[in-house]
Amino acid sequence: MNRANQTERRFTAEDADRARKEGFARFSGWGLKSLPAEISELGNLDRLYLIHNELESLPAGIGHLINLTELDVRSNRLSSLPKEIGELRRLEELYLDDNRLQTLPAEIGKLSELRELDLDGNRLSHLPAELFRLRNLEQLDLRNNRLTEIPADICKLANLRRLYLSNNLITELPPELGQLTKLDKLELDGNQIRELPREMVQLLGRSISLSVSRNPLADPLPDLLTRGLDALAAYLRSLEDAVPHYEAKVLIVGEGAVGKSSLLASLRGEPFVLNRDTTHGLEIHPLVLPHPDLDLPMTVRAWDFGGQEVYRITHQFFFSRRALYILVWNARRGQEQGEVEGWLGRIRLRVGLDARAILVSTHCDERNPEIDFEQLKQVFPNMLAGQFSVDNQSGSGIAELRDQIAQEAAALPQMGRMLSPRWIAARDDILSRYQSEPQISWTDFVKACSHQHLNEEETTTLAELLHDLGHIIYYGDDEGLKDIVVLNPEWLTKAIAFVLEDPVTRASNGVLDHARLRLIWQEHARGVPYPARHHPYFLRLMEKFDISYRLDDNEKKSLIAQLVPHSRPVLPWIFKTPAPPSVRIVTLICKLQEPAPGLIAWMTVRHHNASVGKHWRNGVFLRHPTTAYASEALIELQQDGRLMLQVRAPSPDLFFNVLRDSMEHLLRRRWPGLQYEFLIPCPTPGCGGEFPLNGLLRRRERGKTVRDCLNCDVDHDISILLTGFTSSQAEIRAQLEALHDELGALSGGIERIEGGVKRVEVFAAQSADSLRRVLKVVSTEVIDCPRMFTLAPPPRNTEPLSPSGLVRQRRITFQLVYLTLWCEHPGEWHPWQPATYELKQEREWVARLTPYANFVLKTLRLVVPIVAAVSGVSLPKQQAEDLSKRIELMKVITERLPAEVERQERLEGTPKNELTKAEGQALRSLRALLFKYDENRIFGDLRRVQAPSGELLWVCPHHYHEYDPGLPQLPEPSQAMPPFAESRRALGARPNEVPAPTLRPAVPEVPESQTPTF
Ligand SMILES: Nc1nc2c(ncn2[C@@H]2O[C@H](COP(=O)(O)OP(=O)(O)OP(=O)(O)O)[C@@H](O)[C@H]2O)c(=O)[nH]1
Ligand SMILES: [Mg+2]
Ligand SMILES: [Zn+2]
Ligand SMILES: [Zn+2]
Repeated sequence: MNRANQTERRFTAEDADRARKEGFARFSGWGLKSLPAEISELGNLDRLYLIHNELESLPAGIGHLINLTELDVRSNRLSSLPKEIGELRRLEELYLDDNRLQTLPAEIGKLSELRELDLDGNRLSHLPAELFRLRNLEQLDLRNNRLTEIPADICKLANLRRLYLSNNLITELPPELGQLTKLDKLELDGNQIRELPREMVQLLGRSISLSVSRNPLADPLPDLLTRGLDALAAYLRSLEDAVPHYEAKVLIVGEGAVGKSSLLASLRGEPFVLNRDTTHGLEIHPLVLPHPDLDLPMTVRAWDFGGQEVYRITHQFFFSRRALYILVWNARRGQEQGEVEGWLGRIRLRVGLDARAILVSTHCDERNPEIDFEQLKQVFPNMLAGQFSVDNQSGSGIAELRDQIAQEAAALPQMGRMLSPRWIAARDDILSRYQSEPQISWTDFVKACSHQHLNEEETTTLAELLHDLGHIIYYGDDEGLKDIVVLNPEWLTKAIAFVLEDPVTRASNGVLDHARLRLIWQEHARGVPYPARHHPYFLRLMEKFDISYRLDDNEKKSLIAQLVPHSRPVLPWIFKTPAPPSVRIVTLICKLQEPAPGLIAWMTVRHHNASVGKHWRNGVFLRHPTTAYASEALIELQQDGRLMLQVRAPSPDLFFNVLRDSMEHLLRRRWPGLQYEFLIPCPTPGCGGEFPLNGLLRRRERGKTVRDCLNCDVDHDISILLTGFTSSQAEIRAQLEALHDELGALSGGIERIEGGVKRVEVFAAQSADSLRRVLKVVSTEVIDCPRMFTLAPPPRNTEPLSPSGLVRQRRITFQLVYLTLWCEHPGEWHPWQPATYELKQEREWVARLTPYANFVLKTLRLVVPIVAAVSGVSLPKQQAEDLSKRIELMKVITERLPAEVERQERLEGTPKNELTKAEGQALRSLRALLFKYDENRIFGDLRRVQAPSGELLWVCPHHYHEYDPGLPQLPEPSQAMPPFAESRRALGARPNEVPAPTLRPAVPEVPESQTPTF
């Protein structure tokens, strides 16, 4: 709507009459520049809507409308409010979003009945003290303003339920926030917040929904937040006895024998050693430096890496984010520009653009370093933190370098972090064992923690934190791995390297016979035997790292994806093969700025459930496991290093979206510094031109419909180019409705689909795509409990649930309602009876769920007939009927619920790819209700898993196995093996006994995310 063209509409006597009669007046989009004087005479008005006008102020006369309960002046040009606004004593809702308000009058404090105050999108930089008198306020929306602080008085708003503060300039939160005991939604995204006050723990104990993205949060808050609010609560609680910790992590990297270990010795004030031994793997030593500004010492844990080629690839997996890197090179060797650049590149790829590195050249008493520092600075902007020349023998240059390290370390985000001394002691105790014990049991880990008085919650959080920081490997929620804590990641990566090296496995194109594992890990691992009891763990860990998966063959074999053959097998089709008219094609090119070694192998492992046995070094051909979708995909790395993805199906969107999300998820997590761009190939036959995806999306947003190809000069319809991206752009509720209509149009309903109607593939895949989108949308609000459910009344006597019987009952009393959670396993969604809750006397609770229940209903009524139709024989008729009956019952119930008016949506249209405010609120009520009825959060054994494309889902025990197959059963040895002394020997092995594994790219990523030292 173009507002400039609007002419102001006149307010007539008839308008006034009608308003008087109806009790409300709506002048939305009238182009009003000022409020007609007559309005102030409408003293009986209950509601006044002035949305989308050009009002620059409200007249003092507004104060006469003393009966107003709702005033909506959104999207105007108000720069202030008259003090008479304070006269509106009955006002309950006041909407002032999208204006130009810089201040609020003190009189706002008189609106004692106000429940909702929305000020989203104004220019407020402070709030009047009087605002905090509004005791009845339940919602305060201050998004998109210029607030720099939240006054402590916020705690006086004792009835506040929802507080929106996103996109302001807030740096600190008052501890008093913790006193808002009714708060169930707190939005803080896009501010300048570094710390969260400990008192917030009082909010987290309940089922609050908290979002704090896009803030410069100090460590370890970002990691804790990705783990969940329980982890955050455990940490905040532990801060009770916390003291600041001045610690940081420094990584010393560079080629072999350039003087890394000697440099660390010099920095530590140790004597120079001529002909020092080479470093095997890595060593960690503390370095104590004075804080440059504060009068106290900092402890820098220096990781000294062995520089030999063979270690290089494994070591990249230990590169931490936001740590300091010291890149060492030897001046005596002459021009080393390329080498230094190579190292900087590797650091950036793995760590991201915020990496910091100091360049240090050794042997400088013998020769001056030659390096073009200025040129490096251009290639790696913001990354270089200085260049130093030292000599480890004479000690020259060391003092200056030490000062610079102190400067940089002091600036690291983890410096001065508040930590409980108990956590530190437990951590130090556990980590100090890594030299003698490469792994410990979870029981031992717990013991060490309880020794330091950490409770259960704290212990779990500490373990997760140490895993996220790359100090240990621990998968507490994996059935097979939850009992083992790996303290020495290098011990594990070497074991994996032996498998990758195994000539027999290589010769058999990556098929690993489990019977070989004993040979590989014991007899062939010269000097480093790994006890047999660890073997199943290793194999399971390899699966966690996306290195291998078990082949169906009785699970006696695994496929090592990075060892598959180089040559492409014969495929049903390739990129250029023409397709029959009933099949749609979607193609995407991912242009990688640098190679991402391992990407194809990872994709092959992640999507092994779609495998048809056609994989090669540079690609994989997949078929969606749900046959009804008839979806096939080809992923291939081209000669020029670009990755092509093509999906062919009657409705390709679902599989395409899954694979694209999966690819992006992998790239972002494993190579955060990697730049890439998505391109769409020109559809003109033989053209070869390409369109950047982002450009097309932007163009379409500007209302353009065509784009010409620079190569073939043909105009293309943008919406056709974007096929495959369109569904993810459409408004989700509209998509659900359209599909529902389509379903209705299939005459004879879904039963006919079984008769082989062509539409079934299209419809099935589209519904599945919608449900996936729904879950993505829902996941932005809630991930810590199942989100799909149905409601049912109690069965009457012995009579089974029947919708018609229910309709006959004139009124549903809501004395007793059953809520059943659903398993979210894609394609096979189903109710999970053990997760059924008997809600007694909860009419009000159930009513609160209405907006979300309607949304869920819209979704489930699509997928239920599909589940019944596509699972065919696998789903007995009776169960299929039970599914539809549940939907019918849910429909009857939600229709009887008091429909809360969704005014916001009614007026402005629904938001596209997010929940409406009402739906979000209702979803949070569901969560709160579940947590109330299920204090231990068992959910009938529904468990959370991560789908291959990254999203979190809740699945039943039957489907859980597909995500977490547990430990593999390895073949028993033909004769008993002699017991091995614990792998102590493995680590204490003499350097020359350690076989140097030559690792290929894409060895395991050890920590899933790389963050600084803890
Ligand atoms: N003259 C001189 N010799 C040095 C200097 N730095 C190191 N060395 C010698 O160079 C050799 C290699 O030094 P190291 O510190 O072991 O090198 P490194 O980089 O740790 O080697 P790896 O652990 O194998 O990667 C040793 O024999 C040192 O004594 C220096 O600045 N000047
Ligand atoms: Mg060394
Ligand atoms: Zn073209
Ligand atoms: Zn299930």
